[in-house]
Amino acid sequence: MTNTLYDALIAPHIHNNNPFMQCDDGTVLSYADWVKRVTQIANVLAEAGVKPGDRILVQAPKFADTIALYGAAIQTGAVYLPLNTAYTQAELTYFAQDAEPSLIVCDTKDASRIEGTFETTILTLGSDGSGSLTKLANKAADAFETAERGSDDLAALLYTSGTTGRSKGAMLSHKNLLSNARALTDLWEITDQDRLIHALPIFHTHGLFVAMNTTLLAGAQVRFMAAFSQDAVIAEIPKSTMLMGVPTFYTRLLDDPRLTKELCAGMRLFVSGSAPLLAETHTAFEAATGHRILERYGMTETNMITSNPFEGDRIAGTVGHALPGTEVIISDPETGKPLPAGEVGMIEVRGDNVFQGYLNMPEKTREELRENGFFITGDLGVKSEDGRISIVGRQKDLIISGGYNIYPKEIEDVINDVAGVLESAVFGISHADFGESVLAAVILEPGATLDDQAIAGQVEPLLARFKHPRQYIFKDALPRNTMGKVQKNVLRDEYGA
Ligand code: MCA
Ligand code: AMP
Repeated sequence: MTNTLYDALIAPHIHNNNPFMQCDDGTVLSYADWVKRVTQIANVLAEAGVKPGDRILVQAPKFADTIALYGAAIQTGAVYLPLNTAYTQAELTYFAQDAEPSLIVCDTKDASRIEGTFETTILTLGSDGSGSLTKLANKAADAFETAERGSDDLAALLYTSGTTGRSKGAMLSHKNLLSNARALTDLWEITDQDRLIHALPIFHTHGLFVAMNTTLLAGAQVRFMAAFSQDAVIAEIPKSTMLMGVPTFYTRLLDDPRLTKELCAGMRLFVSGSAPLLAETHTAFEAATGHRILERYGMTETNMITSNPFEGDRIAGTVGHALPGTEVIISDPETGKPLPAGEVGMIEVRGDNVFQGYLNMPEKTREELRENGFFITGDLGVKSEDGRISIVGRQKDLIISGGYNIYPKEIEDVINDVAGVLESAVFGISHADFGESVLAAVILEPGATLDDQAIAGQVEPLLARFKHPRQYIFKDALPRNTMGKVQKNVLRDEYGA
């Protein structure tokens, strides 16, 4: 029986008594204990009717059992669909309707709200040990016949927002995830001697696949934190070898006088991604710690695409070379023709890392994934003679705040639905902590008398907190170019300061 991800990430640890995960309460779970827990949860999923190919929607807190649930989804052959815990009921409803999961796993505290809304089977997980899934798993058998899954079968469905305002479910196969985990583990020389500080959320590519799949592949240890905490990360650095984070982690750590060369002497690697790392952060971090942060670049649809080298120069402001097995070209955004080194164009990527398409959106898939296998990222970049990629901008209208992607169109649609609003333009301005912060310019209908609180009161219940505009600016008209397109750069220049 073959199951591509199970065979590579989980099966090798059945008899591995080395420590795998140290949690916030100090408990240490061995690899063998974790595999047993995976198997118990796999039995619960199967008992709940989950079959190979079924989708499991998970909006659950970050703790050890949630990673075991991910493993159990792999073992049962299901497709794992994790969601940001900040998503509101309205957002969750969209994902559930689009993905049609056969099972929803939610936080115990959300059970009554979610059970009243969906007819799907619901199980609950509580980080305090409560929850129906936890209780059933405690009693379940620790033997399970692993479902057959080939490398092209789907393993995960991750939603990424779109320029149209509707989130798109990126379908990721076993091969997509495993090939990328292998490339990163090799390149970053991750081994069973490593101990990773894991402070990222586990509902995105960075915290789930980049961090956990490489850890499992290498048999490394992980210090598993429920969330980023500056004090906890500082305390763990002397006991660890690696940290993976978004730039906000690094700017926050840099503000801390405890971050010194001595503190970081035992660290091997600091990785940054998900948002641009400022060159000044890179330089300041090296001055404070003696470590050059390794910046890499990726997307939900493609996993990781490029990385600065582990051995060799890590250059601030560049995201490095295409990963082994991954091709990156810079193309003319109009014609799609490849451009020579030094010219700015669209970053396109091809390889085993590239997803299988968007669920229920064949047209969107055709627009972004070429027949020749290249995926059009929407990021603008330039390649140097020696193949290093630098990202210079984005063709897509996107704000990245603290590593979370926010698509203005989604927020504009919600604001425009407020009675009395004629139109709006949502844009990002730079923010010292989060990199970018969300503002909304609003045009009211003639005679309307809405203020910012009235708009926020209607918008906020529908959108996760990190998407909320931090300010509403009332204007008479939006700046537009001769084609009628809103000039967000003009708004950014006007309000950026
Ligand atoms: C929290 N808040 C935010 C964000 N996070 N607002 C905007 N943007 C955010 N990212 C809100 C909180 O709800 C809170 O609201 C207020 O801001 C202050 O929260 P604070 O306690 O300071 O924040 P935090 O809880 O410490 O979180 C900041 C964080 C977190 C640690 C940077 O956002 C985070 O873990 N980000 C990582 C995201 C990530 O994993 N991205 C990878 C995507 P209130 O005002 O109500 O108090 S995968 C990806 O992008 C690709 C594939 C890739 O290449 O990796
Ligand atoms: P997501 O939608 O979460 O998959 O985010 C992917 C986007 O994050 C990419 O298309 C880039 O715009 C951005 N991104 C990821 N890593 C980096 C990086 N190192 N530098 C700049 N942007 C990045």
